[in-house]
Amino acid sequence: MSFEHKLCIVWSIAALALVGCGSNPEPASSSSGVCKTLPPLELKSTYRVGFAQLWEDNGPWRNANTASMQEEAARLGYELVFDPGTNSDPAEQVERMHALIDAKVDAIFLAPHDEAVLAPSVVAARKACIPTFIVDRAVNPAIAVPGTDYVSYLGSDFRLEGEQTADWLIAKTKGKAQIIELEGTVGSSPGVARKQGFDERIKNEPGMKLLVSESADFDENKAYDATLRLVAQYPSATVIYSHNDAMSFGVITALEELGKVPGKDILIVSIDGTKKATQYILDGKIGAVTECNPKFGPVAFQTMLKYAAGEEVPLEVKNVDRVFDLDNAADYLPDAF
Ligand code: GYE
Repeated sequence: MSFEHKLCIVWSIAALALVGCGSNPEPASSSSGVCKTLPPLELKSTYRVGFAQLWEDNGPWRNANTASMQEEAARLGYELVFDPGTNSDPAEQVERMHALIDAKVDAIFLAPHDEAVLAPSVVAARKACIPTFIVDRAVNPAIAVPGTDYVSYLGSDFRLEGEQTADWLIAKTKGKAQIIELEGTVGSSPGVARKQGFDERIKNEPGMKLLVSESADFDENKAYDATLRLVAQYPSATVIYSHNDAMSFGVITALEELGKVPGKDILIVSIDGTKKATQYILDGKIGAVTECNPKFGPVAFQTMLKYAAGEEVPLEVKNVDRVFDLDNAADYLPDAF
């Protein structure tokens, strides 16, 4: 399959050079020290790895994701160079990427806040001969080319998550719903694709009506404010589709303040799979949560080591996500994050 592009790495032991098989036979590194294609990663007993995590205000998903990366680095005895950042401006994350390039780390894991804004920094890392692995959110492939500018993307299929959520909702409501949608961060791949997947599925269902769709930035407080406003503006709403659990918590607080019973007056569907949201399913406040697994640490470092060993690494390593509702939430609860 075309996305299963083979990296086809051949190590020349003497010269430690990387030869890309396929359309680009140029050497990875020119005499000026600028890499023209994927830089190799030396096999070593330990590594200094940069982690450019995107900044979010204490989101439970983000915290679980950071912890998983830190735990796996510690388990392997590697140094994780990690500056958590200070604000949600993607330009600030670009600066942190450049700081990692200047620090000459062995490899970089990047979770890009914005698909387009972070992409040139991936190209800059490749030119500086640092292999980059994209985790969680995607970068714009027209700017940062998979297999050329970065090694691999590891994360969920966000479009599928939107589809799974819509399918559950269509079945539950027998195809009749008046929906308010709270989108994730504008320009983020989960924000874009969770909407696309959901829209795609409901478009042929005449009884599924999207009343309004706006971003609340994956943020609990912003979702709280938006819910107070939108429920007043759209009194016919029967469903709120929230692109992540943190926003669903804001939705629940707002609905309860408005004297509405979440799960009865308005059905909530969410994405992530936090412990709190899973408990809310059991309490009847949330109808269903589509999983988005944040525990990337093991697969991220395994992929990096495969690459260092010269093994084939797929261009995409996708997590398999489940849907939780009253049928299986209790079983999942002990594993939830
Ligand atoms: O769903 C959300 C977080 O990028 C998949 O970011 C991630 C999303 C996750 O804020 O809770």
